[in-house]
Amino acid sequence: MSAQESTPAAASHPLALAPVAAPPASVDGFVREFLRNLNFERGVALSSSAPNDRYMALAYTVRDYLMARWLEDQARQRELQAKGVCYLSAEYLLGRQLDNNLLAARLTEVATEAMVACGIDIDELRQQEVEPGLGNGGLGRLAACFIDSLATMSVPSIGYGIRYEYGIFRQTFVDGQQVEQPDAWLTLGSPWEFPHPEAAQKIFFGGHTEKTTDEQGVETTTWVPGWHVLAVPYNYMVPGYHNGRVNTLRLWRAVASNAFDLRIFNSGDYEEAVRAQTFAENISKVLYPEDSTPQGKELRLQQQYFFVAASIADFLDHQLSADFDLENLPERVIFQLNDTHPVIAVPEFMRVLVDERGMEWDAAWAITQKCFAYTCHTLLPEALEVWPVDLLGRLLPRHLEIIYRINEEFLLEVRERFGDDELRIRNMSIISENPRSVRMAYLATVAGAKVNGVAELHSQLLREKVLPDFDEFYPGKFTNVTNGVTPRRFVRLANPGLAGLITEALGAGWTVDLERLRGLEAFAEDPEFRVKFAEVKRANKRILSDVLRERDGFVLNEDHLLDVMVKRLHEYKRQMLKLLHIVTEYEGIVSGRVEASSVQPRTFIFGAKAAPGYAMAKRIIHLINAVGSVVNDDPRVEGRLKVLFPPNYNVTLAERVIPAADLSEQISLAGKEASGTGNMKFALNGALTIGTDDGANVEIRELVGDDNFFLFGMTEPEVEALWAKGYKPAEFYQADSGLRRAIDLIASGAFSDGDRSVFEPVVSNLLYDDRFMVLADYSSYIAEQAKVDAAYGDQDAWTRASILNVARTGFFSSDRSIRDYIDRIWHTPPIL
Ligand code: 26V
Repeated sequence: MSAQESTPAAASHPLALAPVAAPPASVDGFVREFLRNLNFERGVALSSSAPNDRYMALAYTVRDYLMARWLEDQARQRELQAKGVCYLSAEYLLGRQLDNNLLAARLTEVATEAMVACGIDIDELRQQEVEPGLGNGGLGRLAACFIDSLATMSVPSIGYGIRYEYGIFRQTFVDGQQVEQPDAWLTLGSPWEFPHPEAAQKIFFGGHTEKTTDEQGVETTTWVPGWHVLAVPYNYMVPGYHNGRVNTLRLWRAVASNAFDLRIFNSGDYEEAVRAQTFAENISKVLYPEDSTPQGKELRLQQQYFFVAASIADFLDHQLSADFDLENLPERVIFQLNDTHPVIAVPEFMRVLVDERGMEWDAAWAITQKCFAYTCHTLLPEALEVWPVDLLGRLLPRHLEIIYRINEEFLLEVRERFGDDELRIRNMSIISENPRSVRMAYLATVAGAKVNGVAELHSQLLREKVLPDFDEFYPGKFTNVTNGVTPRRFVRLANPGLAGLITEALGAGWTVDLERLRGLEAFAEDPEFRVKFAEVKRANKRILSDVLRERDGFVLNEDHLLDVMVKRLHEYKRQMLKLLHIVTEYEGIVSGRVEASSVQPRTFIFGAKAAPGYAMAKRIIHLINAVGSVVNDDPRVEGRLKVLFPPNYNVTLAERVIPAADLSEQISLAGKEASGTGNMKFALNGALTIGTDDGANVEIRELVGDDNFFLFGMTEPEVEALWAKGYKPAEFYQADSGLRRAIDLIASGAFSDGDRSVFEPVVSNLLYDDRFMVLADYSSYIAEQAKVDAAYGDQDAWTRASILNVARTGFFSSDRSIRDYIDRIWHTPPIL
């Protein structure tokens, strides 16, 4: 970073040397700061303040306590010039900030007491915060966990992303069907962000390229862009847990530049000028709510280029010392690509080095191949992003040329190694034909120093099935880093009861050293501890019950086994399989074959958003709600089965649902879920898992042991074998009477007022298409669910297994994931 500019006079002033000191962490001090913020920043008196004023003033106060450390850390990262991570992610699913920041800064108690002293209910203020939902699901939440761990572990790093004005849509149900509402999370203002319009970067698009050759015959290319926007950075504090560190998350907002407007304005067309402004600012307007099938939309590519171009320029302009020799970049930075969304950073980096900084192509390419690494988060072929060449060429003509050259030289190397094997060449080409498009995962693989999957099984399948030619061509490039979750948010904050119990048993260090949870194994054998542990679970159910009553008017029976499936709605995740289990139970009762009083009382909780354009997923949501309203109201069920589907599942709700769960549903078709991270959160909170041998479930089961995990379903090789043989779902339907009755009940219109047409597409999809083999795994799922019922009958044994789940899943801390990234990919030691 260039030295911070300040006038000599200012620099010598004593206050500039110690720019801010944290206010005193006493209750009185906190009250004073809070009232000062309320009066001077919000401009209101306590007596006339609204809850939002008080929330904002509280947030400002917390910020003030973190500020000195933040400024110090920014200065230190520039001074040290140590190697650091630039995490490039189009999504950060942060969740609420207030509690997290209070916890990190050790201010929870002081703030609570200070609010009491002011006659304020701090809980009411907590509820004011609208969570920044700047992500779709697992990938975005993973990025949020990672920046928490990076700060907590003092790794020099910065997160870069997009400040969407509208995050993931707010889901409502109308007649049981999903309706999307815009998530205007910024309406009341966000106290956590610091805009820096003066540090805006210009981001160019469109136009054409021109070649010039100088006297020495050296050809240079100039990009003559057609238009540009400004990228304005918004900084967010990322405090480490109890270590006094505060890292930065920098999210970019698109703003029309004056120059851009004026040109049109001068031509006399005011309306056109305003339209152009809107056009430019659309870039950071909304998060795309698709999370598996790329739509190939131009605006999405604009978003991607917009944020990576701004981030690279920001890093090169502001994080490097003025005399930095770019040849040394690999010792200074690693850009981690969170899936393919930021991969356009690769040709952008080449363009900057070659066209702007005058570096030779080969030297630039050698540096690039050391400065990037790529994480893949999927196995679904349809989720791998490709960009049509014509679209890319129109928006980023120079980048397309660069990609072509990268590909050309790469394919030459492939020919050298494997000869003129045209099939292989075609399969490995970064450019695919018909329609001509750029395979972003291939580009990332060729450019990246490392490529990693997100769980052992996923990484293995990535090498063997998705990118086998590349694995052969680049020995050692592929590696695994199993995902993790932050124990600060998902245990300590979400489950204070359990956290207290753990600290009582093991002392306080576990929050930053989660393997210490192992120490709980011994406590699993202690009857008194089991009683306390069970009480915590019960208390968590009561808390959830209050939340659901307040939020949705639901009644939750705390005596029920709480069976939870929360995740994006996707056919591969198989919410339909869960539903078939519920319908099977219900059908057993209403047909009279099963005595209602003999059924283990269960409440099924679903939480799931469907991509707005994903019709089948939306039909499944409708069906879950329809089954819920029939089952919940049928007196024959005697209240022993309940289906609750609170709308708008988000991080805030997850923090209440997960600690209360008894059973975690992780039932994807083997080989389809890259990792899962919800599965880890549930296990760490003492839920037992019913799951397939998929993603990180495999590692969870290995760790907790077969006795403490409900395994069912085909393995990935069995799935492959059944496909190879020719899978006919109707045969499974014919062969299993329970399955037949469940499907027939849905088909009969029992959940749609007798209208058989409503769910016909769901039924025929299962019977004749069933790409995710729901019917093939049905019988084994039902059998395993019977074991769950039986196991839950012995509460004490269940609690023991539950404690063992907590004790043995410390591996899934995102701190461990980050350590693996450091050891295997980044080589960025923590700083002192
Ligand atoms: C893909 C796309 C495709 C284009 C449209 C927008 C969009 C947005 C997100 C994605 C990524 C989908 C991949 C994803 O979220 N994968 C999940 O990543 C988790 C963290 O590694 C992992 O636990 C889940 O198993 C995996 O599904």
